[in-house]
Amino acid sequence: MVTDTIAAIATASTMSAVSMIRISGEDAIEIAGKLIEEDLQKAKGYTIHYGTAKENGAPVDEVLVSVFRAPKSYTGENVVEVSCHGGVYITRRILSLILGLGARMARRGEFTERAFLNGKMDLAQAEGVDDLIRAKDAVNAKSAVHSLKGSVAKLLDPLEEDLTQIISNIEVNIDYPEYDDVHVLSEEEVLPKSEAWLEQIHAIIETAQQAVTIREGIDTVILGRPNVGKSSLLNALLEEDKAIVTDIAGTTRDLVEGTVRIGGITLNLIDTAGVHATQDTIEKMGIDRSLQAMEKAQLVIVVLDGSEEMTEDDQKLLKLTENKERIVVYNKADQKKTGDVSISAKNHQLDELIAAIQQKYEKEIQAADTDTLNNERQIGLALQAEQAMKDAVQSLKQGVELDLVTIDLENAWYALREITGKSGKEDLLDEIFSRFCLGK
Ligand SMILES: Nc1nc2c(ncn2[C@@H]2O[C@H](COP(=O)(O)OP(=O)(O)OP(=O)(O)O)[C@@H](O)[C@H]2O)c(=O)[nH]1
Ligand SMILES: [Mg+2]
Repeated sequence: MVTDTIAAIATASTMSAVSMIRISGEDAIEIAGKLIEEDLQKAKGYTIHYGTAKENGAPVDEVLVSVFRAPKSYTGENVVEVSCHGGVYITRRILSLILGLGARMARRGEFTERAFLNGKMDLAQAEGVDDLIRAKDAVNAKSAVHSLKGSVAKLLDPLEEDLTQIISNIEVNIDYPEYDDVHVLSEEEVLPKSEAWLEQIHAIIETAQQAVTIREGIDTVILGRPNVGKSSLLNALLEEDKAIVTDIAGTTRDLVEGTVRIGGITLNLIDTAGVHATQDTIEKMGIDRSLQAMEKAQLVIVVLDGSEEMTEDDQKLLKLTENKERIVVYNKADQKKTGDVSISAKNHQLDELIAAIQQKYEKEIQAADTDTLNNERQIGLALQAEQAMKDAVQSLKQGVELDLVTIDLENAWYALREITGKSGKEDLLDEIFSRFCLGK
């Protein structure tokens, strides 16, 4: 495939020690050669050349030119990486020289797009590149690296293989009923195979969704009557004096938010106004917000004051949160240790709460550590594949003709392959016919 040659600054546009400009395409090496006035046409791949970038014979900067020859490069094309001194001005100047020598300014993501188009990586891997660049923490970075290494393809290959097998057998049976070599798949055989397949994709989706929960964080609301230590708990979890703490009941009026990563989980925390019966208008408004936040939360931490007897307000809150995912904690354990999950927010003693959270999300934490699908697009397509297979299974159970069932099976196949960016009807036919030497 002949493409034009593209170039872009690959490093951040700030002051730094070194910057890098990437060039990719047919003429990348020739252009770099002209830049440093050296003949690079014979330069081997994986070699570095020192030179001076010149403009009309006048030196602009000393540079290092790394040569990658197609197909052994990031994009699969000829690639040159020009490293220069890191000033914003110098880097842009060199880029403009390169553009002047015949390269075109690359669009966003065009290098990775070319890598995908040239078969250097599948779609899930390409997404991994983006996810890795955007990763804000170790867990996100880890999952991005997993997908970069092709873990999604590895995960789905066996499923695709099984499905192709099922479809090919049915197709061959329909088209060539007289063909003996092909094992005849009766409906009784297709059904269990399809059901087993369904179970597998279901497990993958479940793990992927659990992993997403962990990566994106659990929306957690800290709820309790006034003065039990909710804001103290938020501050202790965040290790920061974010919310105001006083011994006056009704200190917090608004929602106070913060994100923390503990024990392998991200919590998107909201501290709320103490909930109790009150005539104070402003306080009432705060309490309304507390209750709304509670409704939306994925997890509620109900804080009780363990040093005191339970009050009517406490009872009401326990009743109110009965059907939510929740953890009830007894605070002020430094004064008196009462319940199951005892903490002292004031003294930053939160071990029992952290253990309780980890226990609650044990499966999810584990899922975040396994190779799985990595984003909503991938999960969405997997759900489509699952639905198509569910339809197929239902049709099989109702004794619908096999050639009609194939339509659902094919839909499952397409959805599955789209996850890694493979698609096309011809592909399926190729797959089927490459398996069977029918001689027709
Ligand atoms: N002894 C002890 N006191 C605590 C502990 N946690 C909080 N307190 C005290 O309890 C009082 C209330 O704490 P806050 O964190 O403001 O309580 P809150 O639940 O946010 O109160 P409102 O915002 O009014 O609803 C403060 O005087 C804290 O110092 C604890 O673990 N032990
Ligand atoms: Mg408070």
